[in-house]
Amino acid sequence: MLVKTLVAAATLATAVQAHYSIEYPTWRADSFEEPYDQWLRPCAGANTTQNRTVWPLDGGSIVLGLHHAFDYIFVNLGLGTEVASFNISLTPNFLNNTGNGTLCLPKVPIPAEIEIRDGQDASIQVVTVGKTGNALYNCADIRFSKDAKILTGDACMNTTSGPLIHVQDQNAIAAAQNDDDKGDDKNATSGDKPSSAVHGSSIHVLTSSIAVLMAMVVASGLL
Ligand SMILES: *[C@@H]1O[C@H](CO)[C@@H](O)[C@H](O)[C@H]1NC(C)=O
Ligand SMILES: *[C@@H]1O[C@H](CO)[C@@H](O)[C@H](O)[C@H]1NC(C)=O
Ligand SMILES: *[C@@H]1O[C@H](CO)[C@@H](O)[C@H](O)[C@H]1NC(C)=O
Ligand SMILES: *[C@@H]1O[C@H](CO)[C@@H](O)[C@H](O)[C@H]1NC(C)=O
Ligand SMILES: *[C@@H]1O[C@H](CO)[C@@H](O)[C@H](O)[C@H]1NC(C)=O
Ligand SMILES: *[C@@H]1O[C@H](CO)[C@@H](O)[C@H](O)[C@H]1NC(C)=O
Ligand SMILES: CC(=O)N[C@H]1CO[C@H](CO)[C@@H](O)[C@@H]1O
Ligand SMILES: [Cu+2]
Repeated sequence: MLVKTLVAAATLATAVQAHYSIEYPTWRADSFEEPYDQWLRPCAGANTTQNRTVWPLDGGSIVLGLHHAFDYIFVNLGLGTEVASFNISLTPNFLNNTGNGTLCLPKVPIPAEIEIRDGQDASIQVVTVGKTGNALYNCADIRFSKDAKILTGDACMNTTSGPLIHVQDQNAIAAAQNDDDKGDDKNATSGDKPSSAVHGSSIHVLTSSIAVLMAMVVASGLL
């Protein structure tokens, strides 16, 4: 009995330390709980909900609860009530997070070329890629509204001790991808294509593993 309790406690501790939550907009489901699984793309096994958070037409706030010491963060958008493809990247410069705690991005803008209607349904996908190249997924359902506001004040605070977010140049990823097209992403499926946004001529080569780089390319708005 004691052993069982200890195992349960250890499992819980691991689960709490690992992974991340979307605190805002309201996520589809608490994916720390069964039957959800953040390893599952595109949305941790959570179906579309009716619980839509209203979001401003030109972009809104995202609050994440981060528990890893380090991960890359991507935010993607899919338009429609039942999103099949999260093919709009909201993080052209992905985020390199090197801290845990609460991260509030006050306003994640919608790309200018994307036309948003008042009342339009959409879903947001957040992808984090860890140091081994494995990706974690969570989604939130939203409705664009001209009356919606971004979060301010206490509703949008970063943990003071971190996370320390570094915005990276995505050209570096493309360069690394060109360096090794043989890179084998175990987590990619045949439907995934490199984003047209991931084109660049940077000659910088990153020290990260190809698995991580490939996962990052896949995560950047094309899932
Ligand atoms: C819908 O969202 C609200 C606000 O975050 C939350 O309190 C509520 O539990 C959610 N309802 C369902 C069915 O998930
Ligand atoms: C999601 O929807 C499918 C199809 O309706 C259903 O089989 C599945 O159980 C649902 N998953 C969850 C976690 O509710
Ligand atoms: C965040 O990281 C610090 C230092 O590594 C650690 O002490 C703390 O427990 C972590 N917090 C969470 C919520 O993981
Ligand atoms: C995203 O995918 C949807 C559905 O497949 C498609 O209608 C739309 O044109 C795509 N949008 C972009 C920006 O690629
Ligand atoms: C992101 O930050 C980590 C920790 O500082 C670093 O090791 C890694 O190289 C950075 N990634 C990129 C692409 O710069
Ligand atoms: C939280 O940190 C990120 C990354 O540095 C920054 O973009 C954002 O504006 C910060 N949020 C607040 C509320 O200051
Ligand atoms: C969803 C999925 O296939 N996740 C796998 C990603 O790759 C790592 C290792 O390469 C596996 O451990 C995960 O199960
Ligand atoms: Cu984790």
